[in-house]
Amino acid sequence: MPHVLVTGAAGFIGSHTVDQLLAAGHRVTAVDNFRTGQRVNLARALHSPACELVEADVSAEGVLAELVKAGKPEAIVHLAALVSVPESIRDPELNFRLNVVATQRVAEAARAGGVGRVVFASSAAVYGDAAPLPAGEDAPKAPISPYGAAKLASEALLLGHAAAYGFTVRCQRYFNVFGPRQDPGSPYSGVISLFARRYREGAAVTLYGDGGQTRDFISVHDVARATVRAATAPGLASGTANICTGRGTSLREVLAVFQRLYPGAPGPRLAPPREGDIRHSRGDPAAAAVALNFRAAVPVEDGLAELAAGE
Ligand code: UD2
Repeated sequence: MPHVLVTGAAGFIGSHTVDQLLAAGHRVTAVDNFRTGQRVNLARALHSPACELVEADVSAEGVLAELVKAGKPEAIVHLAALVSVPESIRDPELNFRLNVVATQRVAEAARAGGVGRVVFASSAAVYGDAAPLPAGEDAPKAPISPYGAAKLASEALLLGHAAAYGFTVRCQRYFNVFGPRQDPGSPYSGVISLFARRYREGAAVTLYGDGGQTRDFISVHDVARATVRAATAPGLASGTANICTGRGTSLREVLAVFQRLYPGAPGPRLAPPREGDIRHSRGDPAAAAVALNFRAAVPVEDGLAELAAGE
């Protein structure tokens, strides 16, 4: 049974990735320090005898290398991160440790442990706010936050190690991921997680700006599938791919779907556009189609309906 070690396993994307790995018959070592990950996200996974949970901080020296030496996974899926852009701006040193140093630990653990493949959770944030639409992987990279910079630096670290030491790295630039288990805990949480909670509570959402802004919203089920494929499909070469739908959805469209799902809900509270907001963001999904044979399959409407129905 192939063995995959997942960092950030109790997080939003991590826990869905673990679920899909187990469903596909893989053995999983699920690593998390529970800084932002939640045990409850792994409730289902931990019923499986094929899933082992390890509480550990992967940015600490030697921790991951030891785990890899002991468990000999075929692949590492590195999803552990400081995930909040605003938090990276408030605390750039913490961002460096959790988003860059931790990646170096992964590269070193892969090298020392002879791991064949590493999958890395990168982000559309590497493009900044000036990418052409749709953003292709070769678009200029101009991060505008410590978070985006750390993701870009991490891609380079891993790809350089892969070339030098002969393992495979797949960098996955996730766009606006949404779905069950996304934490709506801060005003800067993903907009769909915030909207879903407000609608569920019967409270009004806040709409910043005119609602004409668009994002490439992709379901976490698609993202987990792309991640599993990058970790386990035979014969992949190192490379970088956007994980996106290629389609822009406006906030007005998102709100219209929620209004249909919650017919009695109050309308949105209108607020001025959020400072630093990007008007449009959309990725080119072609490289993932070629390299991973991956195409997003969940329409945004279906993903929102899933949220309204509960998990
Ligand atoms: C990403 C980051 C955000 C910030 C931004 C910088 C995430 C989840 N968000 O935001 O932290 O760094 O990039 O460009 O990584 N919106 C509302 N009402 C709400 C919340 C959001 O109208 O209650 C709008 C928001 O103003 C934006 C759109 O929804 O126009 C999407 O917001 P988001 O934070 O989900 O995603 P994004 O890509 O703008």
